[in-house]
Amino acid sequence: MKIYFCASIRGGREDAPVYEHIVKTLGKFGEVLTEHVGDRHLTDTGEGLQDGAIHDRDLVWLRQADAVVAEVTQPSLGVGYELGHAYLLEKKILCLFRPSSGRRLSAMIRGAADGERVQVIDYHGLDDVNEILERFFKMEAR
Ligand code: 6IA
Repeated sequence: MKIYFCASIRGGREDAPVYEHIVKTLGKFGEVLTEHVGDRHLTDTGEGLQDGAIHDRDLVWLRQADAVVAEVTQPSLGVGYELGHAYLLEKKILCLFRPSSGRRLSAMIRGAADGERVQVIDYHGLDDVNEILERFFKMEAR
């Protein structure tokens, strides 16, 4: 199972510890192609590659993925772009959102959910993540 994990980078890294936890948990279910997104030491200024190379490499990985998991609490143009691609590529998608942030998720993300191929799950904290992922990947295996 190849998993493409999306989360904010230039949109803001305040939730990086959350991303790190999700990436670690995702490792139980498959190979995470985008582990660096969960690296709490990744800053929004650099990984070393040019933007064009990042874009092209990420889309290659996205095409290879069996499932896409996104943490969408922190709004990010890049994550929205990736989710749009994943949707059109008919990938299985799970979006995780924390309502306790006080934000409201974009209607274009919440409105894409169909409860099957595209799921948007509100969660409260890191303790919920494992169970949500277990349920998602059990469905994915069917
Ligand atoms: O607009 P954002 O930067 O918040 O978009 C974040 C999303 O775009 C993530 O889910 C990533 O998959 C992808 N992405 C954005 N920047 C990078 C990156 N290095 N490396 C890999 N994926 C990326 C950027 C480092 C730095 C130059 C900012």
